[in-house]
Amino acid sequence: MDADRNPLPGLPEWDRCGVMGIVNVTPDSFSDGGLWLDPDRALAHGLELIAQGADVVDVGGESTRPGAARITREEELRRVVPVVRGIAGGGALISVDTMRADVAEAAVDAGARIINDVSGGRADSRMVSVAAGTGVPFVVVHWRGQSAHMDELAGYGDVVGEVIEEVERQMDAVVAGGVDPGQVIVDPGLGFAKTREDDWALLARIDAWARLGRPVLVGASRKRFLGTLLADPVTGEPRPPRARDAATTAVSALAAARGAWAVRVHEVSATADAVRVEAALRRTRDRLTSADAISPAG
Ligand code: PMM
Repeated sequence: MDADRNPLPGLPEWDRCGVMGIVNVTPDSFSDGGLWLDPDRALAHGLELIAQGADVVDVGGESTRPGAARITREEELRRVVPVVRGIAGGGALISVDTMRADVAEAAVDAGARIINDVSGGRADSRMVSVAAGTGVPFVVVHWRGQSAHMDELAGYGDVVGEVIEEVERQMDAVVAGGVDPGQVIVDPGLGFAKTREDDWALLARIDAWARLGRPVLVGASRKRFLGTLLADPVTGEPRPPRARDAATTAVSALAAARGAWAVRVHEVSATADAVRVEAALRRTRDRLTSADAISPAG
């Protein structure tokens, strides 16, 4: 799994799974829409996530929840750029969550050091050349189409194999467009054109992504498959998004143990602890295993 921990341009190396805290500067994201729309509140929230142990703050201005409509480029720029500039000004590591090349470019100018594009460069034809030009790490998320109709685009035989293959093809396309392979981070895109069962299968086989040799980012936080798992036993109502954080923390620890490079979460403090627990266990196991190898019992 060492290839997954290779340095990415401009980023520090962590000795454990990283934590990406989410700031959605949107009125309509599925779990925190409207909470951080005001730039001052968004900035304060980003700084709070850093204080809680986030390694990166992911700033997005456009909701990608199932069924969401697009906003204008101008509106997205207005929401994202001041927040990126404000948080990055304090020295924190920022990623920008956008499908628009103009927004990615303006955010990198304002201090963002990762471009996180849930379409992996497919929604905007200029995105790949912007990613190549900036040289910053670029997240290629598995994506089959815009949120307004993505639920209709689910449909797989072998979901794990097909999603990895589609991301591999997209990686080849972005590299052909000038992105250095060493810039690429991959992401299975949980919830994007996936059923609940697809999400579980992808999580169960995070280790299978090692064959791409790139760091894997996992975004499970508060997503629908957790709400369904934890549905009210009497009414059958899905657990509301903001009551899915303990389950999200469990996913963070398990994804870290399966080799995830980082997890993207709304609630940072518990996940920051969980990834440290996982790393301590892994280090101890490695030490015990090498001690056994040096002095075999018997
Ligand atoms: N999911 C959402 C938004 N951005 N980015 C990456 N890399 N991976 C994801 O799974 C992902 C993402 C949707 O969740 P949100 O509305 O809570 O931000």
